[in-house]
Amino acid sequence: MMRMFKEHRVRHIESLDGIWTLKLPCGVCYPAIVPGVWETIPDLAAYQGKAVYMRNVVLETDSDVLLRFGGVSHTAEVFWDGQSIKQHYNAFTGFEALIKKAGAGVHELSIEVDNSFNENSTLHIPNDYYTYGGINRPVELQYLGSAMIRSQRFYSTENSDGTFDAHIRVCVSALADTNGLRYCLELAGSEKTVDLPELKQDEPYEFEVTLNKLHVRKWDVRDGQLYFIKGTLYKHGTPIDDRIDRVGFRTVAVEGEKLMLNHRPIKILGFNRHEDHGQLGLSMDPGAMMCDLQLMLDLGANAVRTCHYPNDPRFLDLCDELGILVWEEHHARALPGEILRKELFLKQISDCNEEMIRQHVNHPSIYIWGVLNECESETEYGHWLYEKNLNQLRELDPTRPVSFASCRHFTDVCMDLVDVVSFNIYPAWYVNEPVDQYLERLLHWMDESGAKGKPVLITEIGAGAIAGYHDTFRRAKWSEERQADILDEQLQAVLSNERISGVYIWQFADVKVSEEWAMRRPRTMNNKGIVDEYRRPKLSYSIVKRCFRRKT
Ligand code: ADA
Repeated sequence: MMRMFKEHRVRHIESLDGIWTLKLPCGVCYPAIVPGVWETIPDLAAYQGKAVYMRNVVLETDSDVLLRFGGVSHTAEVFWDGQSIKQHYNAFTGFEALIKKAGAGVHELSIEVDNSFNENSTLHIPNDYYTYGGINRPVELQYLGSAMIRSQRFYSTENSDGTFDAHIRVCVSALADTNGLRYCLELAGSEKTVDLPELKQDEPYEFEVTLNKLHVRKWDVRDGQLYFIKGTLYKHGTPIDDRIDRVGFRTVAVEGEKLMLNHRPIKILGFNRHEDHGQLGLSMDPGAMMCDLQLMLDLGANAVRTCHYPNDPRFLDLCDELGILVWEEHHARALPGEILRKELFLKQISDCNEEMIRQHVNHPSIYIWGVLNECESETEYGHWLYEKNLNQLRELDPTRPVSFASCRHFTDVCMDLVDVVSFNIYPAWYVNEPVDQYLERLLHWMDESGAKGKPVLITEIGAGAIAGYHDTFRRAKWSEERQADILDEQLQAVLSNERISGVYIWQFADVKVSEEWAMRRPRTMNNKGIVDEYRRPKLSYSIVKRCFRRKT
């Protein structure tokens, strides 16, 4: 399943997950699980290049069908009976391919996948995380009727009497000229019906539905109150399509230097988490995702940052249900200046912004959007680039604050652009200075340079430790003891500082990095996890638990 709930009752859906055939350019074939990454196949543990996933699809009837992909890493070309029908770039957002008038019977579906670093890839580059290869998220086939509900975008406004108004932007499109359509919407015990005009083939039709004065329970931290939007499309009284979305009612706001959730200031106690697991790689199933969230809840955390790309919608669904706040960001980590100035980059990052928001806007857990982690925010060009991306996010979703995680300490010129000022800092690890002293200096400079009057988040703080390396007396760097000491000092300084609205520890678990980073990263891993890649706690686990739980 693409989500943690059923999205359709009328539209007929078939999962295409399971074992596919994976063929290398040399002709060698392997059975490969979908969703999954080829690095779990021993021969392909470090394979970078192209490969083709193949399987047959049997259609029960002649019909228009939609192929839906949750994510393919990192470039996909989709072939149907040998015909190229769709291309997509970027492992972390989904895409669809429409096949009109597909005949009943057996069809060949193949996906050429490429995870190599090349001039056509500006977001996936050698980096401090690993670019896996494969179909990393679920795939499904949808049988379509003469018209379909493409999306139901939701936001809510709270009334002074505590009730909420729901605003749903609906998009319907016809696969052939169609009339006699009626759209019915149900939400939180309230219903509305809209008769649609005649729709022209492939011309999406958008309209807004508002439901007023809804008596609903608020979505909140550790209290994931959720409601289903059930949209049904009727043609002359017969249901021909439907769509189910899941939403929550809450208010997120920035008030002066405070981040507010449901009119209360929130303190973020969070983790940066990559989609990476020692055995499963990038393609974690909901069971493994839930294990991570249960560890975070045990640690006293209330938030997660999807460093440095949009996450699997099933993970976001779990955060919705558990009441865990999400900082979601698009796909960019410390990209070099020459890439940031490429036309191709501007297109690929803009596509990522559009897809991220269109696909994830209904998740109540997402309280803020982030862009361009640790990119060039100290230059004029950087200021233009950040403004462009932040404004695109604001246009796509004016209901949430936006920010970016900076590492341009004492040189950043982009703090005027954001709703929340966010910095990644590593005092006592990369910077040999007492944490509270460094923090004081940085906060002073920030307030002098544009942050005054805005909330501040520490979006990264942490230290490395090679799992299992102990040094009881010297407590040398890379030992678990030293990591625990540093995190203790860092968290005490940050969590006791009233100017700061919260912190995200770098990071939850150790992750693989690109080979090109090996000389900076023992084990060719980023070892700053408080658990290792198999989720075995390090000494710092109990320190973090004590610090976070003291705050909850
Ligand atoms: C940066 C970056 C992270 C990671 C971290 C580190 O702040 O955003 O992706 O590389 O540093 O481990 O140094």
